[in-house]
Amino acid sequence: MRILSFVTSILILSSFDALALDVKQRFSHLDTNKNGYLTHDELEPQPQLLSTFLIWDKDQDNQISLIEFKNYLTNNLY
Ligand SMILES: [Ca+2]
Ligand SMILES: [Ca+2]
Repeated sequence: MRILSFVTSILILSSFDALALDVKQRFSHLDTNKNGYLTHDELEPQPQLLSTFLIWDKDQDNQISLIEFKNYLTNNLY
């Protein structure tokens, strides 16, 4: 039984890694000027995020940071 729970935790860990990698890849793909933030212009390919921009821009700096983008993906896709 210990082996089973060990395998289960490995599976959970690796799926977290895959999620983190996926978020980073999507983020850097959208962040065309590579400044670490997504602006309205850069979010044109993501109309769903653009239309809810104010909800996800938690610190209201008019840009979506990696953490804010991750929150968005976590709430919408997973
Ligand atoms: Ca940017
Ligand atoms: Ca922000």
